[in-house]
Amino acid sequence: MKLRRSGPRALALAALAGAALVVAGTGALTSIAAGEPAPSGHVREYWVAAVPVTWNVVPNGRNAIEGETFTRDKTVFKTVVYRQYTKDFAKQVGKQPGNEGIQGPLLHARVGDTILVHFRNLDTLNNLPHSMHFHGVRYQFGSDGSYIPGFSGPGANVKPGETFTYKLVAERESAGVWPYHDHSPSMMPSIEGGLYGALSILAPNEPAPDHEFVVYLESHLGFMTIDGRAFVGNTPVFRAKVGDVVQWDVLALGDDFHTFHVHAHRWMTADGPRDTQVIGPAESYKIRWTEDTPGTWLYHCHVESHMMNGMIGIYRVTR
Ligand SMILES: [Cu+2]
Repeated sequence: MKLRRSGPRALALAALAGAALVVAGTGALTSIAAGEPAPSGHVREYWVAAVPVTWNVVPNGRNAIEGETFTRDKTVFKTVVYRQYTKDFAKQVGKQPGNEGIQGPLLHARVGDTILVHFRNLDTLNNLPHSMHFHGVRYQFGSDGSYIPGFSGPGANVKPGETFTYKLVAERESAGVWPYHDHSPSMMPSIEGGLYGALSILAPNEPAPDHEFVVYLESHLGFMTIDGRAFVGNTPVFRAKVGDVVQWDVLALGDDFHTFHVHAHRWMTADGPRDTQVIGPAESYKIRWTEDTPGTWLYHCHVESHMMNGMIGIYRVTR
């Protein structure tokens, strides 16, 4: 059954038939089972380092919609970001399709998995301590990655040149999309500099989508950014074909609330069908639909000053 665009009732019926699915990363839970075991026994291992990069927020130097231009000194900065490596940090891995941008690797797991994230601090730019703090998963105190003077261990304050392994468990209530970010003593400037990423966890029998698009809403250098870029032509162009199952991983960090909007599409939430959904700092949700609407569409934050300051991009659907 196709997801019709003819009204909320048809859309709700389509949703019941399974054509549209939304799973909020921040679902209402009354309690989390303590000490829930890892039923799959599967271990996923990732190698992630904090590395210096030179980042351009507006590579083409233009706000194409309003005809404004920017010189490089307003759009380029040196910073430190998370990047994925092969086993034992042998070689840096390129960004996955759908997750291009300033954010770190899109880490995948399934409920029941144990996730080992080996983190190395290669910050030779600012020589600051860093860490990785993960939302949405179970871990012991040593893997929290959050600096508390007098309490936290080495995982909360990984010095340049050092390595730490975080051990995480994807529980039943971990299904969804979650942020991870620096929570070391340098977290404020580090998150502003791009030290954040997404963790995507499938439910036990949930199929992977055909495309997974990471939309990270933040601000850098005074621009409102999606995946560290501002304005159409710089922000990611996401692509799908009619019939594809697409998943949008929407996350936010920083000081602002946003309203994520996709043109010509709707999705189901607990409150009914939506085409715009609010998101605040460190919140996250995933949206899925089976694509049936070809065209070139805008996706953007609908806080209008954010949109006009860069938080807007293009989604292309072909037949
Ligand atoms: Cu916004």
